[in-house]
Amino acid sequence: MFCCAERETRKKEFSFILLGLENAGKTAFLKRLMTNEFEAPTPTKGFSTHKFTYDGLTITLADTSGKKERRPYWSEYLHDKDGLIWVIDSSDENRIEESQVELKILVDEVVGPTDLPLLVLCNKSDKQGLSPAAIEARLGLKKLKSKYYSVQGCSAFKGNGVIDGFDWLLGACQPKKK
Ligand SMILES: Nc1nc2c(ncn2[C@@H]2O[C@H](COP(=O)(O)OP(=O)(O)OP(=O)(O)O)[C@@H](O)[C@H]2O)c(=O)[nH]1
Ligand SMILES: [Mg+2]
Repeated sequence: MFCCAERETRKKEFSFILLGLENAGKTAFLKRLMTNEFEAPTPTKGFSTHKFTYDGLTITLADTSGKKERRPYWSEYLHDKDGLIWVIDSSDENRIEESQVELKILVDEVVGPTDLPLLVLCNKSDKQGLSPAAIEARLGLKKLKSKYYSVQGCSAFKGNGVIDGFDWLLGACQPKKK
């Protein structure tokens, strides 16, 4: 519950970015969040932004290509973002290390020490794969310079975990109550 003054000054618009290796499910997550439906996506070309209303808030969500040749451009899209969403294909254990390397470069070298919230989505939980706890350990999240993160299992295909993860991110962007 917020008092009138708090309600009026609370931020109403948020801007986030979806990052992670190609095929992780970034676009599928975006579509599930916006429409509550699963639509088999085609690989994202470059970068696109999507604006929608969520829980009375205006959200701008940037979707990026996770292809290796596009990753050097990620840093250009981070400007003015309220938080990062890192998507993992939890059914693809062979690519966890590649994801760990890219996330470390992004957080430790590009973003740097910050309290910018980081939501790690362990997507494709409808398939057999690594648990969120195992992914947290394999990504070395506790050793990253940014300590403000949450790990969420989800399935863009089935829909579970999508809202829980996004609600954590929004909560992490709100001013903390004294
Ligand atoms: N089983 C299952 N498949 C999924 C899920 N999410 C995405 N997929 C599939 O995974 C593939 C990649 O999904 P995308 O959303 O295009 O992945 P992306 O991270 O946006 O990939 P790029 O745009 O190439 O960077 C597609 O074939 C999706 O249908 C999921 O939760 N479960
Ligand atoms: Mg995509």
